[in-house]
Amino acid sequence: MKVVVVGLGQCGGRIADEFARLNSQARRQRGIEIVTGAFAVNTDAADLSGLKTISPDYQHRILIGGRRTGGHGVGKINELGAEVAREDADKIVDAIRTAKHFFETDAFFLVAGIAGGTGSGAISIVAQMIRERYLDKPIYAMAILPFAHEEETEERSIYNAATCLKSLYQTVDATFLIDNQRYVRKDFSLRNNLSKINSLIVDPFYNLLCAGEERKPKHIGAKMVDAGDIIQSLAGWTVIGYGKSQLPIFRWFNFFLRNFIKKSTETHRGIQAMDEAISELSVKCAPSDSSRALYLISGPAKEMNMGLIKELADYLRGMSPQAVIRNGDYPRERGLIDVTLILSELLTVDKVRAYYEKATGIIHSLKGRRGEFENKLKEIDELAKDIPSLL
Ligand SMILES: Nc1nc2c(ncn2[C@@H]2O[C@H](COP(=O)(O)OP(=O)(O)OP(=O)(O)O)[C@@H](O)[C@H]2O)c(=O)[nH]1
Ligand SMILES: [Mg+2]
Repeated sequence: MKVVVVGLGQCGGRIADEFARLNSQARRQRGIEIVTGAFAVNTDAADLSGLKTISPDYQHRILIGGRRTGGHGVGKINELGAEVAREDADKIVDAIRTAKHFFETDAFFLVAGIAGGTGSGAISIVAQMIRERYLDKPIYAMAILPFAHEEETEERSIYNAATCLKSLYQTVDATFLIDNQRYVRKDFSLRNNLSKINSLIVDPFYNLLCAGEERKPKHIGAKMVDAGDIIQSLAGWTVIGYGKSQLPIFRWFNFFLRNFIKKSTETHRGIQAMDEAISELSVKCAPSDSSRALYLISGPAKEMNMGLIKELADYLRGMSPQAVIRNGDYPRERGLIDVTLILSELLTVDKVRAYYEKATGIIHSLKGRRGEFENKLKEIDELAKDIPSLL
């Protein structure tokens, strides 16, 4: 599957930059292309210049709202992010069309951190503009949920997250929910954490996007997962997970296992990778709430067989009994078996509910505070009414 990736705001831009890196990796290691264009859109010129892989010209690193914000961002006000995106929409949509192999694109990926101002405000507006221009291509959002400490200390984060998610649900075909907090590694500094988190976020898409683009027969599975399968598997709230199981390094050990342990070791490893993918899902959710699911298993060709694929299908069926499950194999990885899992059309997600509930509370208390504030202003005006003004 080939995608155009558009990152909005600083977080979105950095993750789009990671997708550009993933494409260079696919080209170098596998001789295929998975990203037809990578773009970063921001109100902050300095953030754009800090990217690594996205082409450094103004058509790929797109500055919006220049006159309004002076190139310094919108300071967490996502209404302003939405407004400048609307004003500069043509600039963004025209730039996207310049992608070299645009006509080969299967879908759009739009990415943003939903707690900030620019990305959170712009993502649904840009989705709407792309939808109007390119009716036939699906649009997927990647919504990066804030860290726990941001939710605890900044009401605006919750408000931005809630308004952004509601607007996305109304515009895009599916939204990948990705919770920053689930990727935090305690032993890293914040700066190292962010770049580590960004690669952990995009890596699960590598095999998924590559599988359908392979042309060499030895890398084409018995059951291939291509763009059509992925598109059919995505709707509404969506999560992604990845898990792997290392294969023993020594052949004789493998041989020993194969001969003396009754339970199929491949199946065991496949289940282990699937279990990890489920426990590492990008947002906490119940697999039984999904209406669609897709998994892709990759490993050395000789380790994969139809039995393994079927066992995994049965295993997932047990967890997501209501879901339409699609699956496939990809004879690619060496030395490990890995599983990429998508659960989609989730009926409910606790995080989303919590944002909606908390934001509603915030809006009511803001209205109350605004009323009090205006009464106090009136009171002081009243007190000053007999005092002469110098103007
Ligand atoms: N995973 C990840 N999350 C990030 C990164 N940078 C920021 N975030 C998250 O994204 C949220 C939004 O931050 P930014 O992307 O900086 O905000 P923005 O869209 O540029 O908006 P303004 O700066 O307010 O105009 C933050 O609250 C963080 O939760 C990053 O590099 N990686
Ligand atoms: Mg910013």
